[in-house]
Amino acid sequence: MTSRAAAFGALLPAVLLMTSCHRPSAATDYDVVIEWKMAPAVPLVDRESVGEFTLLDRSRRPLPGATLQVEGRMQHPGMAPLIEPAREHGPGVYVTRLTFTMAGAWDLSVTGSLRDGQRLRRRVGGLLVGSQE
Ligand SMILES: [Cu+2]
Repeated sequence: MTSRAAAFGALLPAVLLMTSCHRPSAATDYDVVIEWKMAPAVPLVDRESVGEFTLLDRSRRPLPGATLQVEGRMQHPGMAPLIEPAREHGPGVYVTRLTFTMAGAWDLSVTGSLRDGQRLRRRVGGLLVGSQE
């Protein structure tokens, strides 16, 4: 093993550790509820659709002041994720505008941080995007 390879080998666990620090543990966002709706319910490819969601705590109080984005992903290789910011339109109510680039099955997640800095990554569900005919 060359010294460079040895150095890389020593570095790798540290990099993995740093990456895992950014992932929330199960406890951090356990109490957060997201109520998600999409208009239209079946979005069309290459047309803008609007996702709106309410962020609530365990007692169903709204959680304002979060910094959030919505990520859309398809389950096949070579497809870049769709990532759009969500803006707060009312206390705990966030809106994002999504233009899906391919028809088919997408998976949506809300990611970011709450006002107190707590990290959030929550899958909000699957979605079928229709083709324009
Ligand atoms: Cu795709």
